[in-house]
Amino acid sequence: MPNYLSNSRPDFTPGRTDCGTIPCYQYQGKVASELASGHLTRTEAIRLLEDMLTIREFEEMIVKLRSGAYSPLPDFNYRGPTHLSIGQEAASTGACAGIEGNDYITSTHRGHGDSIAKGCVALRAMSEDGLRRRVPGCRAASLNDLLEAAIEDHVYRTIAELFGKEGGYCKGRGGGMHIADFTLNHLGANAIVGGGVPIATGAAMACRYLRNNRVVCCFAGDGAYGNGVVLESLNWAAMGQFSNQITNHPFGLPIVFIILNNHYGMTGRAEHEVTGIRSLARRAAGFADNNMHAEVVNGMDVLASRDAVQRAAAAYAWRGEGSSTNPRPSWRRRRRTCRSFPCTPTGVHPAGLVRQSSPASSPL
Ligand SMILES: Cc1ncc(C[n+]2csc(CCOP(=O)(O)OP(=O)(O)O)c2C)c(N)n1
Ligand SMILES: [Mg+2]
Repeated sequence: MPNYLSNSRPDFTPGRTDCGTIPCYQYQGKVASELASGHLTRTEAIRLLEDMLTIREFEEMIVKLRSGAYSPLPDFNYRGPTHLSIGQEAASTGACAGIEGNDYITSTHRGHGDSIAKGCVALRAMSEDGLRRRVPGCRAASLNDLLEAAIEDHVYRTIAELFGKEGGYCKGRGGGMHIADFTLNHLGANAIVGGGVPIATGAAMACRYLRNNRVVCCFAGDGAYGNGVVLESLNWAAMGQFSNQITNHPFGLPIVFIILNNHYGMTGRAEHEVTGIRSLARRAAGFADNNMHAEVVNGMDVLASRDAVQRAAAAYAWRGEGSSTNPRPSWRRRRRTCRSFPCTPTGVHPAGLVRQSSPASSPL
């Protein structure tokens, strides 16, 4: 098989281009049905709730702080803007629960929730030694207590970052919009709208090259999907040459693009106001004949979010064939996938509306 296609000719046969269909809101699961089917354990269900509540409490704390509910300490120093993700907890938590602890994420300027969720999932997957290294002073006797201490430390480092403290994830130099922890495979929040998307695509390129059996989960907002670099990244990720006959090792980029669609990009409504489409999932139709396996999922439903990302991460899994002369590790084959998660409008609508339809107040 040649590794180029220079002998192909244009095909002028009359016909139509089929853009296919994109499934929307197909998930019908509930806690009871997920438990009964074994797709969810009781422990996992409790962890989903805990993570969403941790994010919510964290951000409610910021609201109180900013509105003067606490008496400030003498060295109080909280600089710069803070972007809350109240209402989006289910999307962050569900998506992070759908990947494995050592998979990667990139996040947005509204990234506290993604960061907290990713950290909790990664810490739960960490070895005892790894946990002890993260909290060296901890005297916890049981693994469970050690894990609790590591999660507490994770939340503490996030808060410390907001306050510009050395103990913060980026030594207080970045603030809320730049939280990253490479040791937990969180590749970073990003103040540049859409800025995480090319980073995630590059990380997925590296995973493909290294065949390290990992997947990248790329969070970005609806507004970001009008940004040129995001569209370039989609085009890059969907290139046919990664998985067709041109390559010796057909292996699509292991990336899941998640559009956290809270319906607004600062001032404009994405759907049919500042874009010409009613569903942002249609973005994917422009980049791959298979619509990048796009689907629309209710981002207010933590189980639906988890299910979608789990399927996206695992659907293309296969075991590489090993042989004595050419041993290869087993590796999963995954492809770029695009998910649109409509979430509650955040920071746009009155808090009352956010609370009424909040995933964390009626989470499961
Ligand atoms: C490249 C770039 N352009 C503009 C901005 C200013 N900006 C900050 S937040 C925002 C809206 C982003 O909308 P979306 O991606 O939907 O995220 P949301 O805020 O809704 O979570 C904009 C335009 C920016 N930070 N970066
Ligand atoms: Mg938005």
